[in-house]
Amino acid sequence: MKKRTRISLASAAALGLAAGGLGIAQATATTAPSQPRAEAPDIPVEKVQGHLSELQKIAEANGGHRAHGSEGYKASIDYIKKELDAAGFTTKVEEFDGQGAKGYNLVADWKGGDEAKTVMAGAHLDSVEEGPGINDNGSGSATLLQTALAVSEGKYEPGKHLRFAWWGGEELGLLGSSAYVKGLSDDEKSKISGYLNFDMTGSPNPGYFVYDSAKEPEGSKAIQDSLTASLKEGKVEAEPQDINGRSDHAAFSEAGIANGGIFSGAEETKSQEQADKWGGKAGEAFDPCYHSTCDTTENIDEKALNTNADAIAKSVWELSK
Ligand code: DPN
Ligand code: ZN
Repeated sequence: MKKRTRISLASAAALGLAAGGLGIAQATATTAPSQPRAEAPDIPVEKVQGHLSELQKIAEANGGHRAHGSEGYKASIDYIKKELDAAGFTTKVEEFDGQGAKGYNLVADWKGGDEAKTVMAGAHLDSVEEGPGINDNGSGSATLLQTALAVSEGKYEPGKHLRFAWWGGEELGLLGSSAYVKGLSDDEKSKISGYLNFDMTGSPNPGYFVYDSAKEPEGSKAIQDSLTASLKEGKVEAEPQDINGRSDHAAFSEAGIANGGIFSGAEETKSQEQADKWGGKAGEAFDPCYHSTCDTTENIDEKALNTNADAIAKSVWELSK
């Protein structure tokens, strides 16, 4: 008897999805009042730009930067947290000791999904002291925030559990992400099925790089492939790049956790071949304002920001299905 019930429930659900308008579909609708979105939405780039303007204002009000240990950093955390709380996330500010100053990570969980298969996506929220850090890494932080808000707006019901994180102290040596990973038990680590990192996604002379999984833990190739395919849907041919220890994915990598990410380039020079492929200026840095005063809201290529945001949302959805 029990078994029969289960079968009919399963077929009802299948029918509900496949054939709208049937009585069965209505029954499905009663259990899930407004229809959850199964596909990633197009991320409105003006919303991402709006968050970047807020981060710029925060820097201006706090001595021109948002560095670890500063008021500007704490204000950045408060801004992101408020947006997530209003959208229904369970947020936690986790403190760590970072070279004598108090550091903060912000961790936001979306209810539901299998916690034994948690997909994490993170971005560092601190800037260097030289400037407001809008491309590095307001871009990744704002994109991740808008992706999380899209999860809420779309009432997404992922099969896996989704957790977003904003890291402190990255610019001083991955302090926040390392503290977070260090604080996890082996059991907790084993429940993270993958970590996606977004550090610089709107470089003014953009490159389109996906972290190379070749030397990364098992499972990283699937993340690389997903991000590459998502960018391809945005009509961009990405290149794999070995990011080594240069951003927060490294803390996860060291713990044996599958990882990957998107990067639009920093101080390195764009080649002629890359300029032919992606546009922009050969012989110039992907981000000439990297780690400097001019890393402001002017230091963003909106098309790159937009293309990367859509790809990021697509892969976050797909990898957490
Ligand atoms: N987070 C920056 C750095 O550590 O220098 C820039 C960067 C991000 C470099 C991603 C490589 C990859
Ligand atoms: Zn960075």
